[in-house]
Amino acid sequence: MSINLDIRPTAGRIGAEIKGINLSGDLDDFAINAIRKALVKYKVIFFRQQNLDADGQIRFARRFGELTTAHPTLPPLVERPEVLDLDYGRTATRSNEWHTDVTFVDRPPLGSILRAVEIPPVGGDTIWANTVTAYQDLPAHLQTLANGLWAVHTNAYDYVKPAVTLNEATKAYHQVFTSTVYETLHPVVRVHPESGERGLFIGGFVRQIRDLSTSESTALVQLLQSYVTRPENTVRWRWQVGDVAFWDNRATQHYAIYDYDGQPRRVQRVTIAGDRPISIDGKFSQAIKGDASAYLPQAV
Ligand SMILES: O=C(O)CCC(=O)C(=O)O
Ligand SMILES: [Fe+2]
Repeated sequence: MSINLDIRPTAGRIGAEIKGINLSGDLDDFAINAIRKALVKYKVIFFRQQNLDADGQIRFARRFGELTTAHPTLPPLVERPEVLDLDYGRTATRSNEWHTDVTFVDRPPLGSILRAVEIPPVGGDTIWANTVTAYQDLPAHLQTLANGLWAVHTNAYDYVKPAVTLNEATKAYHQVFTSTVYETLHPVVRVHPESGERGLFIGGFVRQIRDLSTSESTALVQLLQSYVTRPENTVRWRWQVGDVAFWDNRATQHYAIYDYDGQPRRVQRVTIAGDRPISIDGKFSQAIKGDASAYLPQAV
């Protein structure tokens, strides 16, 4: 038996809204399999105005695999170790940079499920980008170049803004964020474990392309990244309270727009553990620094 979901693509190359499904209800395996298929195909899927609470969100997320703790260095929501509480209006937390989540560990998340708790009347949208179509957009020569590259990712990356311009709260946040330093070597082109698709695996935590100078590395990452963020490869979501977004972190980057100065915006994230990325020639990512075993469930 299979079920047909009501799927409405949100943009030409990435994103779909799934209608007519209640995520707090008892979903059978057919429904979960259909959602998973939609996730892999559309890369980010949206469910409008669900009445999930944090426990319901955890229950739904568990159907897709083992969960990580909230974050390798950031504290979880009180009494719910799986939930990362992103309270942007009131804290120094910001995600207004293009990134793939937690790529500084050797098994970055499969995906995350984000639930809107409080949303400003205007602004605070999130954008996702399709890293597979970004790779496909590269001219053949650039694909060949990217295919052989490896990059070091770290949570202790340099901030674009000089430290002196950061306020105290932001400095304190970065101190917690980097309280344990992680470094991992990942292929720049990753083969997706479910679809077999090739995608650019870079994002905000890349520090350096292996064997290149800092300036060569920066120029090359910028060039590749410009394909990821082409508007054609993106979708933008205008949140309403109760909305749920579920992205495939193996094939996307995202950016949380900060254009609602000081107003409350609060979302909560639950994360599904991922596997070790693999390159086109079958080599696995390698941890260089930091022990992520408290963050990740045991490797199988
Ligand atoms: O706040 C958002 O919309 C997304 C934040 C983010 O980067 C994340 O939850 O991983
Ligand atoms: Fe993120």
